[in-house]
Amino acid sequence: MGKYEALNEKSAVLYVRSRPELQEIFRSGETVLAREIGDGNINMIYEVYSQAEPERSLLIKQALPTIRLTGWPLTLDRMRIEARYYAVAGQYVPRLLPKIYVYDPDMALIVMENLNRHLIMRKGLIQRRRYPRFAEDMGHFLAQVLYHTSDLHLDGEAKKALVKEFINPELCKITENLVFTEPYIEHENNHWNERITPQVRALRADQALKHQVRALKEDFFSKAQALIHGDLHTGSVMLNESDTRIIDPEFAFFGPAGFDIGAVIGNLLLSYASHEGHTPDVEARQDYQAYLLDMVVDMWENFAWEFANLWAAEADETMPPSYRRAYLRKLLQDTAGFAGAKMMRRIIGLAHVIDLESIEDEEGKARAMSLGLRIGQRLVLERESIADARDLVYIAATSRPLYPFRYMA
Ligand code: SR1
Ligand code: MG
Repeated sequence: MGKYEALNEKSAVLYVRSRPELQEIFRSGETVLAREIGDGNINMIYEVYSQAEPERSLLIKQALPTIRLTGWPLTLDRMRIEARYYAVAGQYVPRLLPKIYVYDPDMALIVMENLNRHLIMRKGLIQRRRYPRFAEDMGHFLAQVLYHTSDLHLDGEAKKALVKEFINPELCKITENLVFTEPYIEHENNHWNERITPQVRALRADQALKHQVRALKEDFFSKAQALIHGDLHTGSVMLNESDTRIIDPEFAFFGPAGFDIGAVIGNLLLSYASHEGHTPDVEARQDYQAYLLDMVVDMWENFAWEFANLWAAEADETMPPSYRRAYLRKLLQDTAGFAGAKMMRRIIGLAHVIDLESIEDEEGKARAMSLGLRIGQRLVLERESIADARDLVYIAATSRPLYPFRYMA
């Protein structure tokens, strides 16, 4: 067993130089530099690059024993989970994941491809960029990983052996608390824009909403349906017009499949809401918002089509088409519920998103946050009425910001 040591910009270079697997990337004798570039909530990211040709580079992602954002202690085992998820998902969707050069369990780090021609999706959506590959790529990714790691494909023993490998209690606990508990109680971790306080109070008093959020939490605790990424927001997608990659699977475990699909959709809808503030020009705003809703529908339809085909090819007589259709309909309703819960936590709980926080106009920001909260609340409350993806986006399209409040105390 080697010794764990937190890297710095100097030791990151020495580390890369010491690994035989990385000798082909940098020439002996050339100057190699490193800089810490992480802007996520949890880990350290070092970009290591050739001084002469900075494009020739790689990334080191290292887990510290504490969370970057909060300083809370957190298991280093998260890097094992991340490496294992890349290995399992990589059997089905290698082109949608970054290349992994090294997993070092002693140092709790991964050395991987530097996706420097890609942008974090959240940032691209703020700029109203369009991603023609995304709906198809993400639908394919979700169908392949969720189907092949579920009991629909795996036999019971193989599935349970995998479930065991992905027991991830500390990271699940973060989600249990931050997504399903704290936003609905008084808690020191919560904060929100004070302009929307009346809406937050009304949300907290909504017993039907709390009932549904608790039901979603129960599923998160107990429904080991498939291997899920566990944190599949638009900060976990790096892409450009022709290529899509999924990153950061350290929250992975066997959970409800709708949690991953809902995370993607909830974050696309947070972007939808953010343009209430980012894009004052009505035509430009409506045009981009319609684009985002189409993206949600396309992604779900691509996912559902591929998932259904994978299943149809393997289904036995105990799984008639009516059962398979009912399964997908329930999955869409779970997806809507998780999407809504994920939206609300990013507005009133811990760890907000730049889509909303970066809005410069304070009134526009409050309207966007109010809209996001309203869409989230309705997705959770109305999910059982959803029969297809058009019903889901209809909820967003017919929601309006409640701010400025005319009818609330
Ligand atoms: C304290 S960690 C906050 C959040 O960052 C991650 O991206 C997860 O979403 C987690 O809830
Ligand atoms: Mg993450």
